[in-house]
Amino acid sequence: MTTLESNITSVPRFQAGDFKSDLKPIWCPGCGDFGVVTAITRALAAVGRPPHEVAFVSGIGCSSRIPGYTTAYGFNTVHGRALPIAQGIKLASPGLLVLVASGDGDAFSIGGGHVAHVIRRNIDLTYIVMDNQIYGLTKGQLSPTSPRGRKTVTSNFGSLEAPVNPLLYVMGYGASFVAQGSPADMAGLARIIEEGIRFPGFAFINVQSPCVTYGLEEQQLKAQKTRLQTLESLGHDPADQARATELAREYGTKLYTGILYRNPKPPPTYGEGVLDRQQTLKEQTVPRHEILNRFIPKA
Ligand SMILES: Cc1ncc(C[n+]2csc(CCOP(=O)(O)OP(=O)(O)O)c2C)c(N)n1
Ligand code: SF4
Ligand SMILES: [Mg+2]
Repeated sequence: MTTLESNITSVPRFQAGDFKSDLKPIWCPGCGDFGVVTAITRALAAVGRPPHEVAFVSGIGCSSRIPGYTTAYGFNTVHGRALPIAQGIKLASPGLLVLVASGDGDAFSIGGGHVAHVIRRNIDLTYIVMDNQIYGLTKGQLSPTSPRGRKTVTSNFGSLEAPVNPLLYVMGYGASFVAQGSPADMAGLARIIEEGIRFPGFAFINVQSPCVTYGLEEQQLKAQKTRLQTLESLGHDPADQARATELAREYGTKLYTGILYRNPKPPPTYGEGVLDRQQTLKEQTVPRHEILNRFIPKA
């Protein structure tokens, strides 16, 4: 029987369009980041928190323009510093849903040192990295995820460096939610982002978002569509950490999408730890004069 109440609850409160701002993106036509912002707004609509309860933080890069194209609170910060600022926001306002956007350079070059610390603190953020394997904004230099041998304006004869593997990087530090998506599979990407947002703790999502201007041919959406393999179709169990690590090693050769690892028993978040500590301190309240006495040297 359909009741009025069930009718009301079945109507989605928000549409993806409610999370899209009036600002017109200035990305190159065809840039993969267009698809990423669409997937993010769909995921936010599915989660159903209103835009004023969402904060979206980014660093600097083409990809870091994303917060401005949403109706969430936005902070386009400093190159490589999106994570520390997002952590501060989450700790100051735990009720906010905090998303973070970076490029591969923002996340794993200048900002690489912050990744370990947000993971070990397990701060409840959703970190979306648009991995185009190039510095897009600054016109096509090598990035930390550029493949060995890649020729760019700064590597005329080809890169001599092995790329960072973002999936292994975060798994190495113990991330509890690790996924990869692509705008070549929009519905899949929106679902992954939604799951990342719903995950209680730090969630990392690597997005194979191609740069149409400086990116390689094999990264473009058309080529990705022929290579893409969903982890679901492989029968992968996201709780299987050992298998997830094996699959993560294939970054750069295979293009897996879906949830690679989801810790079935995630550790407490930093926010939960703070609440616990506050409770303990409340229970152990020591009278003020006793604390002062501890610091007064005995005659
Ligand atoms: C401290 C600092 N160093 C360097 C820069 C120059 N810079 C701006 S964006 C960027 C890299 C952009 O690449 P990525 O993070 O991969 O983002 P994309 O543009 O590819 O999305 C660099 C080196 C800067 N803005 N600030
Ligand atoms: S330079 Fe590349 S990453 Fe930047 S907007 Fe253009 S296509 Fe996108
Ligand atoms: Mg990049």
